[in-house]
Amino acid sequence: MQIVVNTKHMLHQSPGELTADGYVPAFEKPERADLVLARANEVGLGPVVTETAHDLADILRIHDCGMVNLLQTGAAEWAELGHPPGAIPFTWATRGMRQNRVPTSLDGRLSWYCFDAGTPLTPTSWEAIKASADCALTAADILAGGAASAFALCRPPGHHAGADYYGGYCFLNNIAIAAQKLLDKGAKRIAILDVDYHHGNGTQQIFFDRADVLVVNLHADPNVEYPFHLGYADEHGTGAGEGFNINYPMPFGTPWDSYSLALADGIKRIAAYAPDAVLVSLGVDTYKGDPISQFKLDHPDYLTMGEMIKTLGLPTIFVMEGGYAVAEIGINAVNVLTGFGG
Ligand code: Q9C
Ligand code: ZN
Repeated sequence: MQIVVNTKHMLHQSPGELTADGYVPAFEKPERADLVLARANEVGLGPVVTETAHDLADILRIHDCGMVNLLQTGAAEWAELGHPPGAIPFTWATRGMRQNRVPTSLDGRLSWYCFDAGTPLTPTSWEAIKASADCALTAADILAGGAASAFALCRPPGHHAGADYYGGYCFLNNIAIAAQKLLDKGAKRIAILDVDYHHGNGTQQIFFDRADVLVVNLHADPNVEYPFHLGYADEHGTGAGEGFNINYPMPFGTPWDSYSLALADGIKRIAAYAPDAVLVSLGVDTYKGDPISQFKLDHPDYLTMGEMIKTLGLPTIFVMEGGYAVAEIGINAVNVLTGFGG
């Protein structure tokens, strides 16, 4: 399958991350994408193509223009104030506070649009963020052109970004932007299968009231894991979208034996929906050695995962999301693609 790379991904580099153990080097780092590409080339997965620049309009089909504006200009405003790189909020609007007044100040806009403290914007981040969305859009074009599959090696990732908020190392929801592109090009129904360890809260929110995108999410129980406030099994969609959102929250320590049962069920639901294409949010932070995650999948399980997705027999795009065991990220991600085959 064709591999679409983001030639500008290294322009986004988080200066570090605040954790319970102090301020540590960021988990979401450029080597991740480089190592996945190296592994793909090592096994001869397929031809590598670079991202093609698309109009901002494709991004604005999904995202709020005030948020996109902050992503474009926030880091420069932050620098003008004399701060070192890494613009983040420190305060959030909680229950009882205003939800209908977007501040104009930089700190106020960061607070409004960004939902965590781990997703810093640097002066060159926007170039990488835009090119990551372009990477997913290019994969959508490849699929619309008749290919059976494509791999969008997106970085930064996207599934935590909602229509008008970002966070969780994600700025733009790459897979949602690609899904919308396929619909705009004539697809009637798209299924998104999110196998990242964390719930894809942004993807769920974007499509929650829509029946043209079925969202199936397998992830750690939000009662105990990030993003905490979305991803429970009783979130089925709303209005026209009722029944078109399916969550499989699972406990810490989940091994392949039980994970694969949820995956098989999710795949069955996707088959029943009979979509024109399947888009997979491919996070491999379900790996047993992931430094920030608590599932127990191992290398061969990713091969089986790819084989299971292949049984759908549908045009498929894999979109890179999380995975922080950097030394193993290439093996795990490429195993899914190898298991899937063409
Ligand atoms: N100290 C994705 O996998 N919080 N995002 C981690 C670790 C954020 C993960 C806390 C996790 C976001 C795309
Ligand atoms: Zn994740």
